[in-house]
Amino acid sequence: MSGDGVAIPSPPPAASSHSGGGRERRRLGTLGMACLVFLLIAIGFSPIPAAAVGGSAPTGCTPGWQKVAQFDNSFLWTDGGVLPVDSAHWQGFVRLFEQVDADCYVVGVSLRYTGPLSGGSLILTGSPAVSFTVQHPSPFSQYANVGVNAYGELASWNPPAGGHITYSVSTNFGINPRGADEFVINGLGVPATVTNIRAFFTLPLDFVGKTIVAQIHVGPNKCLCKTTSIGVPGTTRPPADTTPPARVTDLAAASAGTDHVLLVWTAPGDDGMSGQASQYDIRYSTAGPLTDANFAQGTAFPAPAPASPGTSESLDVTGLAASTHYWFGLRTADEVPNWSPVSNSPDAVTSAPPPPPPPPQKTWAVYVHAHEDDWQLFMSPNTVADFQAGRTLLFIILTAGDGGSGSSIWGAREEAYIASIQNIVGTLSDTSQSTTICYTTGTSQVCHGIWERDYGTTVTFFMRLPDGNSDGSGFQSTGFQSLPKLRDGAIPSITAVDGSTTYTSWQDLYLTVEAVITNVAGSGQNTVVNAPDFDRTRQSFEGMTCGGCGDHPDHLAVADLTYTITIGRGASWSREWYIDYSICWADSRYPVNMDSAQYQVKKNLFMAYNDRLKALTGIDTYAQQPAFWENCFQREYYRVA
Ligand SMILES: [Ca+2]
Repeated sequence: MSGDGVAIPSPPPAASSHSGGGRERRRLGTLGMACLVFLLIAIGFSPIPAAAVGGSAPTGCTPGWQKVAQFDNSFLWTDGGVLPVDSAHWQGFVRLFEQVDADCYVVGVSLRYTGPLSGGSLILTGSPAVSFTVQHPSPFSQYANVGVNAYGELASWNPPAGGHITYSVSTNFGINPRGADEFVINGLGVPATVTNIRAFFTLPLDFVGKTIVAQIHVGPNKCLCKTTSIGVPGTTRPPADTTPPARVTDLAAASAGTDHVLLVWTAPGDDGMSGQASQYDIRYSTAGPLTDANFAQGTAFPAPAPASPGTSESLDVTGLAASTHYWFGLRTADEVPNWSPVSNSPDAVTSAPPPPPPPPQKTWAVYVHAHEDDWQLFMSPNTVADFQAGRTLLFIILTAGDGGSGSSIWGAREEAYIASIQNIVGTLSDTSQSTTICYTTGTSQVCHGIWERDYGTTVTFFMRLPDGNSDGSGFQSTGFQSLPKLRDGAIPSITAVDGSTTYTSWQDLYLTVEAVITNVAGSGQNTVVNAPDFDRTRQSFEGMTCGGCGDHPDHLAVADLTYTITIGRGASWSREWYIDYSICWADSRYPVNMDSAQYQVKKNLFMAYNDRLKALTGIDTYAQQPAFWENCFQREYYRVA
């Protein structure tokens, strides 16, 4: 067959592969001949993973080569009797192999001429040249065009290139500028049977998704013989993303609070302003603007995922310090991640902290009564409960409780009173002074000095007015002055037993008491004024041994006075009104209502007073009528009005 001008190329460096060197371009001579074309019969496919067909990244493949298509492409060609008779009888297969990676992406394509088991066979008569090539997009029809559509590099083959006894093999490399190759078996004019023929072509990954044509021909132009169109399935790995999101240039601090700053900006995209980016890195600093150079030193703040490009984004950066200058910056990444440059770096100063809340206002409980031992008997255990609830106790004791007996008694009773206070608050600081209390009437200011005693947090005003006696007539030693007499206009004035001040009218007295409460405890409704009940019916004694007598006249005068400055004058103070001696007379309207703990609290308060008074004066008040006092200890009755 050497007469047909076939050039034998230089052999490749090894039978299994070749490098770019040593390729030769070769053309067979032109011969016009008919050929027999056999129908293509697909005889088998290996399934391609369905996920590999789509555009998204498939997963879950075993990396390696797999056969994805196989066709029997046997044919018999004879030149039709022109002597010398040439013929070629190919019995073989063409197979498509693909190499996939673990993600099922196609990373290699190989077209293989081979046999069903170990290579194809070719029976040659005469001197035909049988050529194996890969064509795209169409098979060639003129041998002169064999290289026009040829692709693929001959990667391995058998028999080896060169002369054999009855035939020769040519490996023609670089038959076009793309470097496509051709595998040719040449008849040498004697009958030849060539077996175990293999010609493996490596194809560009570009062909994934396209159709290639395996073409065997006898040339030149004797027979186009066999063309097999083969679709190349699968997906190649998308090109790597190296484009970062666009740099944000409109980051702004929209508002600042004490501990937060609201940032706004426009979302960039995955690639510049296109596609959706994957994450933000938002940071702040107190050292100055954030740049690419110092961004890593900023404090990161968690940010949501980017929205679609062009969307207005906002983020409230919280947990900041007050009155502090902050700079902010952000950068954006795609999924790779490719990071954008750091944005512009706006700044903001957080607001000053709010002023500390004012200390909780003292809530006062005011207890107004006539004598040093009244609140223990009638207004407890409410006094103790108020103290335990955090209220501050203000006591106003209007009379000296002197009983006409002078300072030896009333002085001792004030000390005994303090024993009850100690019973509530423990042993604490004890200070006393005359406090001037003033009120304004018309255009004039009226003032009185009143003895104030502060024990612990408790405040007591001892007004030391003359004891009015059990019938309100007063005592000779104090000029028969009494509160009820002053109230009723029976006396023009009343003077404290210590001579400290004189009240020139009932109004002068009640306005002074009003001023004490207002000065010390304020005028708000959180202050509760506790006083004996002004209701005569509630305070009367029903069917008692005293025969329908009423409460102590001093008590009722204090009740009237307190009524005047509260309900009577429309004060804001809350009010609670207490039943006095009726509870000690065991009036049927006021049954026992203290439990054992309350009883004990109440008794302890009074007995502290009693025992101190006994120590100072020898008077044992409790011992004089225990049952009477026990009745008191078992009851406390008051109402809100
Ligand atoms: Ca990108």
